[in-house]
Amino acid sequence: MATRSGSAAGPRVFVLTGAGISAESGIPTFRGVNGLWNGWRIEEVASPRAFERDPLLVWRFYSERRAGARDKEPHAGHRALAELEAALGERMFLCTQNVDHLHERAGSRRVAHMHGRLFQSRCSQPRCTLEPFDDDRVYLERDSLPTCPRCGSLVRPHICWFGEVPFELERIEAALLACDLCLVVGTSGVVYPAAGFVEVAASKGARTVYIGPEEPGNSEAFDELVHGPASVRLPEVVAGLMR
Ligand code: BV8
Repeated sequence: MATRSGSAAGPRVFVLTGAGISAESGIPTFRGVNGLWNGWRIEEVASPRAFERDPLLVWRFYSERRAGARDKEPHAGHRALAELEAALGERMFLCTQNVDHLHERAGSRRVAHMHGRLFQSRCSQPRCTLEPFDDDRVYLERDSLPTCPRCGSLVRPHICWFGEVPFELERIEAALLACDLCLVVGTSGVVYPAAGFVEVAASKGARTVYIGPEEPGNSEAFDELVHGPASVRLPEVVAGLMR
């Protein structure tokens, strides 16, 4: 696969993954037939207002996802990205919209979780100094909802909800502007700003490639659409890059 002329050390590759890369590991996507959002209305569970209105409902939604994701294993697609990182080092930037830990379980060391992390929680008070912390517990009853040891406020999932600003956007933008290849895997391309990343990369002359079984909503922006599941197509694309 041709990429914009990287330097002798090889191309700079920006990778964005979405729920589709976790699908074959058994974690449901959002907008698929049995998608996560089915049965849960987005505004009921993934917004600050939802948490204010009904923190127990929101914690039940994320507790269900923690229990569902905890023991899932990565597949060959995740492992291919970990191998690419080992080969390219800091010339590869992996950004995920996913909040599961499959990239880390496959060996990826530097993962930008722009929408937060399912297995971390944080104080719900923006002014509180408590840092996000690892937390794989489930909270299913009102009297078991976690509170901040520092300020006493409710603890919330360390997740970027709709209407909130995603994490690490500066680092992400810098990597997008510098990449020779922008590889997007398994995302419907309807949630912004992630869905706009491909245009940023293309605006600087990077080659843009999408991998997935269906055309994404922003398919016009891609030079190439590689049709098929991530566990099959991603190792092929990475093998081509490593040659
Ligand atoms: C923001 C939380 C301001 C964690 C998520 C009107 C127009 C445009 C934008 C907006 C608008 N109104 C509001 C907005 C902004 C809003 C937005 O985009 N809304 C959309 C719905 C219209 N965005 C926001 O609010 C964002 N914040 O804008 O702040 C700002 C921005 C920049 C700078 C300053 C200020 C915050 C958005 C984050 C919301 N949180 N998740 C959680 O609970 O999980 S979003 C959630 O959906 C996921 O995290 C994911 O990121 C997102 C999209 O899901 P996908 O990953 O694409 O998954 P999906 O199910 O949709 O698709 C699966 C894909 O996989 C499919 O394409 C399928 O074909 C493919 N697939 C299936 N099987 C496989 C496969 N691919 C490969 N292999 C397979 N085997």
